[in-house]
Amino acid sequence: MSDDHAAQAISAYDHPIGKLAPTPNIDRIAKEGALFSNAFCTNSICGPSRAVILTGKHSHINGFRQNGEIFNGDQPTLPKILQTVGYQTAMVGKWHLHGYPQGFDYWNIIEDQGNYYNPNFIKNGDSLRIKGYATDIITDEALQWLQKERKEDTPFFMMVHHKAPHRNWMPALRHLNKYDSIPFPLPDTYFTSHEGQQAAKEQQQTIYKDMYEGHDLKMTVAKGSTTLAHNPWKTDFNRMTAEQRKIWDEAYLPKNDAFHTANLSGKALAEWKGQRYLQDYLATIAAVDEGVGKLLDYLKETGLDKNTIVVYTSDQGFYLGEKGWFDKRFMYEESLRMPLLIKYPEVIKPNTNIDAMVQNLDFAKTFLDFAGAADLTDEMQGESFSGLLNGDLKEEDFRDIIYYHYYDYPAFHMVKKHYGIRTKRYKLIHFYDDIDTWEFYDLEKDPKETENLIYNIKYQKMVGLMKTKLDSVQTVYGVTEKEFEKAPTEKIEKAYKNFE
Ligand code: SGN
Ligand code: CA
Repeated sequence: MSDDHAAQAISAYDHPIGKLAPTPNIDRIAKEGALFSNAFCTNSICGPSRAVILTGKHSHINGFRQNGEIFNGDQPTLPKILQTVGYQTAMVGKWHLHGYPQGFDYWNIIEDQGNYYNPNFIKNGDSLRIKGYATDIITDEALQWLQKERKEDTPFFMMVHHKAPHRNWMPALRHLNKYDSIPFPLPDTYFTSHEGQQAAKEQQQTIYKDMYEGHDLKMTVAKGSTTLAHNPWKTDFNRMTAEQRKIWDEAYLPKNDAFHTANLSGKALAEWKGQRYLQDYLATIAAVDEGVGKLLDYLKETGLDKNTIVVYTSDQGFYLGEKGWFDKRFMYEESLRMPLLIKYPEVIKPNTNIDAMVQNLDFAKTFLDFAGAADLTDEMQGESFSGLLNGDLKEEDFRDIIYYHYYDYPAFHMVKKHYGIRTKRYKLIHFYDDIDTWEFYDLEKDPKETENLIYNIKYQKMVGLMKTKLDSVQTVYGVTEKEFEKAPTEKIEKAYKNFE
């Protein structure tokens, strides 16, 4: 799993951006197995998505609704159940659930959000700074475990969780200039004004308004200078060694100088920022893809590939300039959709495409099903999609509706609390807290969700039907009044100022 990896940035998904920044190793998983085009998260934010994956339960049931909370590790989880049926378990990389992992025979996690360069890891409670590039360290750690700790005669389960391509998108030294000469297509919604979408108007995750010019875009104060422009956290760059920083500066100086010479403003400046963002974001993925390749090669060399299930996903989707944005959080398509590629040669035919609506909520149940432990998953809320993979189940016999609920407000990027449902064709969202607005989309006619049809006369019957469906889905999943609590007004006002 990676952190914030948009499906648009994986070449197997055939998106205009991903095609220009190929991910041949990740794509191998789809070529040898299955690609899911409609995999969705239940709550598009890091910690909560990870908690859903571990427990197979919605946020309001597993108790981890927003980043910064502490995951109750005493509850039953995927790795714990696997241990009881004889699996050796390991967890390497980003955890972000605070508290220490439970259910793993071995774990070595990145501290908090982690840093790209010389990050701190926590192993058995001890924090240690490891020199190097986070993605490479995580790949090496995973390989080491497979080579040295894995027991030959025991089935194993390993979670390899990259920090990349999370903000602030710092590529490996070998990739600093990888995409400098590639013009990426900016989405046609890049300059939208979000008509009929109040929550979207009030967010703070617009590339050309909210990105920090130094920290995020690696822009410098003046021509000839390597001093970064606005760089409020500092830690990401301060952690670099002098040697690393020198290579970095040499790579960025000419392109930053060219920017100063061009003297851009207005729309051209906003477009330049979009390009710089995409170049860096995609360059951090290059190391992830190489790491995936190394793991796949190892499995192949050892013959483990024959009966090992390999899954590639991300904790949620991400905006690559759609609606003008970066980050995630919204129930709109780009952040709701997770990339999901799975190979399992004994069961899945090569080049399988799955359109059914699966969710991270289903992962635990599905993997436990494959591990012969389906009888231990009764409490989970997901559905096993193993039948979609082995051909036993048709898309129309799988779920036809998904539930989503986002709580992290007021917080970074100021995305209002909201919940909703999506069917294959329609989406209904209710934004609440300091607003009370409904949105409705016909995804077949408007896949980019530009027109909120909630008051459109032609759709009133369908809106009513979707509202009824929403009520019943909430009842099925045990959503109670408690989930709609509002934040104090002063807290919201303060946050708007803080995050500016
Ligand atoms: C950090 C980022 C935010 C991001 C959150 C959550 N800011 O706070 O942009 O939304 O993490 O990300 S940063 O300047 O510190 O990078 S999550 O993936 O962990 O949910
Ligand atoms: Ca994330």
